[in-house]
Amino acid sequence: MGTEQMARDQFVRQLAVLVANGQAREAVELAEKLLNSGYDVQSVVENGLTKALESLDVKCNNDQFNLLEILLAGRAVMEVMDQVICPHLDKHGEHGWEACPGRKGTVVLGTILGDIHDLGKNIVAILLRMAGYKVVDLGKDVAPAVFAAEALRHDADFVGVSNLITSTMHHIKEIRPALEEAGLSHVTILAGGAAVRQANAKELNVDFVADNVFEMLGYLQILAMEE
Ligand code: B12
Repeated sequence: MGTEQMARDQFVRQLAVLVANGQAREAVELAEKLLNSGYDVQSVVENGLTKALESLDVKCNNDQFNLLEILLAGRAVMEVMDQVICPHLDKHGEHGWEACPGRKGTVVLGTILGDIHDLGKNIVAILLRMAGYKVVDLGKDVAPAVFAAEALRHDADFVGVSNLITSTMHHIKEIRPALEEAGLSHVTILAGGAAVRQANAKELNVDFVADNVFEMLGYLQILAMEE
């Protein structure tokens, strides 16, 4: 590995630390610097932002739960997305991230009923928009019937469902019957989030379970090629 790459890897680890510490301004500056020096967006999101929040996992259990720390880290993630990642993706549309919402289809997106985690879903929404999809963001704590009603209203091609707590996972299975009842059996259901990572698509009654947002974009690309 070249020294330049090693230095950048070191910076991206530093970015993860800044985000985890909730140092939003410093994180924005460093993310900007990384992208300007040629570090790719996927690595900044995966190794800088997602890693940072995952590192907080240990602080989010029964004995130790520092809400403020987690919320500050969440804010830092959103600031890096809004101020650095999105403008960068917009500017470099020629790299396959065309900022042209709706060109590739409509995704109705939300976090499942009973679950209020939305940081991952927000990242998914932003990157989908940048990749050319129209995103209807229903927010969090969304009932299966609401996914179906909104998919009908917006003539959606996809439903994207996020789930981080296992106790609410069973609601995901209810989305397909709700869509079918609304005459939308052609709609593709995508699921993601820490709770569903270990599950397979069949047991969740969905079409695809993504480990991360980039895996989902890869799957959508394959679907588009098959059309
Ligand atoms: C931040 C956080 C919170 C924040 C949420 C802030 C917010 N606005 O989202 C706050 C403090 C509010 C919170 C609350 C709670 N939390 Co919490 N939280 C976390 C933490 C530390 C990070 C989650 C996160 O944001 N990750 C970073 C994002 C970027 O990753 P991500 O969501 O996985 O998303 C990526 C992919 O999964 C994927 N993806 C996500 N969604 C989707 C959707 C689609 C369609 C696709 C294709 C892809 C995709 O793309 C993203 C980018 O690649 C996790 C620990 C962990 N390791 O996950 C615990 C965790 C999820 N929380 C947990 C718990 C228990 C709770 C509480 C119940 C705690 C409590 N006792 O009150 C409450 C939830 C109440 C409720 N009803 O929902 C547990 C869940 C355990 C379980 N298996 O059920 C975890 C795993 C912590 C733990 N180890 O115990 N939490």
